[in-house]
Amino acid sequence: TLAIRRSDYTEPNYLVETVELGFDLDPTDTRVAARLTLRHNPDGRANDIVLVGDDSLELVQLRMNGKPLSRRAYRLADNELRIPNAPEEAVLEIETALKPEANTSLMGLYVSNGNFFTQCEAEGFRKITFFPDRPDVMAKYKVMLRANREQYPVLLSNGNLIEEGDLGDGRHYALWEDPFRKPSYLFALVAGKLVCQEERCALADGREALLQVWVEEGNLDKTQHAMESLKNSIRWDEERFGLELDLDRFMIVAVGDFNMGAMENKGLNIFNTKYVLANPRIATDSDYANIEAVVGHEYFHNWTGNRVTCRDWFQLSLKEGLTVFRDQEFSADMVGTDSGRAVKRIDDVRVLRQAQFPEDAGPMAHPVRPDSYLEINNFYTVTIYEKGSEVVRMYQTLLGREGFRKGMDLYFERHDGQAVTCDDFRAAMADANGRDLTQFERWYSQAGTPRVRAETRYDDASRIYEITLSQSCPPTPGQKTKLPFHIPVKIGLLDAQGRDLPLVFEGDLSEAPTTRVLELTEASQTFRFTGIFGEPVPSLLRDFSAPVILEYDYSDDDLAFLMAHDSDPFNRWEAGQRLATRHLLALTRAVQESRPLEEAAPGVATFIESLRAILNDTTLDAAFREVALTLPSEGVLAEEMDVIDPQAIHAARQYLRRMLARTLRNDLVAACNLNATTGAYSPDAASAGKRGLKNVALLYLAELDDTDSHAMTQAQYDRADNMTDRIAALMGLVNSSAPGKADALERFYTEFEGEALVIDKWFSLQASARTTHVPDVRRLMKHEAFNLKNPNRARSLIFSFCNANPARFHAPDGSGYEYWAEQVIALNAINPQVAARLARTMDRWRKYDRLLAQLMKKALQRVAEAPKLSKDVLEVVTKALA
Ligand code: B3K
Ligand code: ZN
Repeated sequence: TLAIRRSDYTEPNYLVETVELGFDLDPTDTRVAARLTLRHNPDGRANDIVLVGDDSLELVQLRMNGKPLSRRAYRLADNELRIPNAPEEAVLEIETALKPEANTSLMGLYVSNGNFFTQCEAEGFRKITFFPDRPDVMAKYKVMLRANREQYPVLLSNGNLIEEGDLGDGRHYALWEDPFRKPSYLFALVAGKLVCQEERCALADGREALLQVWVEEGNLDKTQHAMESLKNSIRWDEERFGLELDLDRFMIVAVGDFNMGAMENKGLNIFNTKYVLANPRIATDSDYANIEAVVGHEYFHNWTGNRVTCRDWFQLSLKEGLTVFRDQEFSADMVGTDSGRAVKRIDDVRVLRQAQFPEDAGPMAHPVRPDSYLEINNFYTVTIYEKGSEVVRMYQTLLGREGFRKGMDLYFERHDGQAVTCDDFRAAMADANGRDLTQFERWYSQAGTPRVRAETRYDDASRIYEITLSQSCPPTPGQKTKLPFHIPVKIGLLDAQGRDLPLVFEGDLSEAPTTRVLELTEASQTFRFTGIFGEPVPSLLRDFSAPVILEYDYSDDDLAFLMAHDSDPFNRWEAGQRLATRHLLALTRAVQESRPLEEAAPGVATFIESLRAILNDTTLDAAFREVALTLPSEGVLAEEMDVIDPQAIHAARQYLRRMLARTLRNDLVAACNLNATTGAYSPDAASAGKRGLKNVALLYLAELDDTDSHAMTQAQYDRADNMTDRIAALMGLVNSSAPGKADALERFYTEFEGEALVIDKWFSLQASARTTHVPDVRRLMKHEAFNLKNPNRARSLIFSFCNANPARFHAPDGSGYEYWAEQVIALNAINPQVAARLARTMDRWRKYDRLLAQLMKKALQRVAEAPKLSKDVLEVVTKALA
């Protein structure tokens, strides 16, 4: 298999002006009649029409300009249909036959619970018809859907409904037209037995739009939050970016079998049920927040992705990084308060560190704009999405909110209706602000997480404080050496009372803000501040102003001081995380060397006192106190070690959790009582924050595993009137030796048997429990409710165990790895995309100690040698083994 390279990009030979699609929908034999009008592209090279079609397609008929094409007039090989020497203008009529029911890849047209759905991004349209299936070919679509009326009463596609009617014979039709040109990856159809909640929504320009949320019957009581989120998204994009909904109708459809979160098809967003369905009985606070974020994300794509799309798939972050940035800002604005914004920022950075930093340091490391790929679906990564969003955020940090908005305006002014590149976006930002952003390009071309090292020097005599920042970036696959990045480093200086000092640059007395963005562009640079009376404590990389690892030799006292005083809430949290990491790594070493843990981390008692102060500080939001009390995850700690020892990390972290619970016991009990929410459940940030703090406290207490904590947890489980409290209590019980735990698990199952999303939680909670070992997971796979073909279910059990239960997954006998290999191989035959995601679990195998690494390598080799490996899995395992 050959890699696709960014440098090989050429313009399409032909452009498609219009697409008419006629579907005769049938689960075992669907017919698609496509009529394409094509025109030779003046910038294209040959007069060959090049269409792509998947192996699964059966070509029934092919006509050009009204006449059937003879078998000699075209070539069909290797998924390519080529018509050489075609006329300047051509009308192609293509009939294909499909078997949607047999399509377990969930790409192209497939069946889920008896209904039809499509997923075309990135390259699923080629499973529907032969087409120049690339994002720089944008056309206008008209879609005729025909199906049995009783089985498929609802027929949906992109854009506006033009006509519907009866066909006799129990069949009916609907004709849809999308007024906007779009790439094929944004095509969608849905057909089946669905019902909707709908509302009319007034738009800023006075128009009205029809909003619909489509679900299976029986789920209509779970659509309200998605609808509210959609309305909020529409309003937010109008206000923040002046971007309006451009259609008269906007639909969201929920489907239970879906490879990822959701898909931004023009006017017809298709969502994983997980990101639509919610009510207090089945959804947690974080489910509510995720639904808001994903509804926002897909809606925002309508401008950043659909109106302006990507020239080629290497530019994926152009739409994804930008749209993640927009959804993060949207969620932050929805919370409203400053500290609420900070908690959202902290959550986002946690994801980045937990998932993206390891990716950037592993065998799949790639730049935000990759140079090559084997399978594009493997590049819907945390680097493209989350690091991509950080890159967009840095524009805003460098240019200011207004400057960023100017750049966005210019971007749309220049490129509306076009398929463009990351360079075009950067040029719009630069030109709208008269800035040179040439060096900023390196964020797109160089992989790896940069390290920024800070050194400070205070001179008593001259009252000058000096900060020297030096940057470096480790090598990544194919990129040995790196050039300096353009890094915005936001800083503040705290005086002895913890107040922010005015920051006056040497030789520039014109301004004295208390937070400044230092622009680091060289390998090393020194910044001097004058008028500093007494050595300050620096608050570096405020608000996490760049996706880097910041190193500075803070003393424990400095960190405790920042924890107590920093006006930047992000760094206040960060100081606590640095301290926790320090102690946890010391404890981990002690575990490894079988030294007594009591003496291993001398500062830990002081650290716990700092946490006590935060826990009891009611001037702080509950949500902030919750994140401050949460220790760095085992995954984040693993990245801090040269050689990862999952058992030792787990033991150390558990030790600290128990110690914290013992020391703060009364405060934790008080926090549980003080933050009990009363009245009807509401997912708003303040209530969710209270529940979050209460449940963090409860789960610390549960670590004590004594009769008191059992009783408390059991009581919360029995009394819970919402899923957040219920699942937290169940987690406490399952991870303890509470007598009621088996009973609670069973009751939970019986109570929620009919709610697929809750049964996912039930599997996932057990998969990540400390008491769950490989044989337990194998036993759960035999449960009647387990189904490998359903991605949510597979993720809830298999992925949760392999990725969220490191101490058990990395069993010293390698049984977890054998299990992993079996599942990757089984999934490969069903759904390559899901299989390849699971395959990524082994990315960091070289970082584990020799015995584990050998066993991991063996498991990887076993997968690599399996027959009929998809490109998806092949790419992941060969890169891991390379
Ligand atoms: N654009 C889709 C992702 C498609 C993934 C294809 N493997 C969802 C999103 O980012 O909004
Ligand atoms: Zn997206």
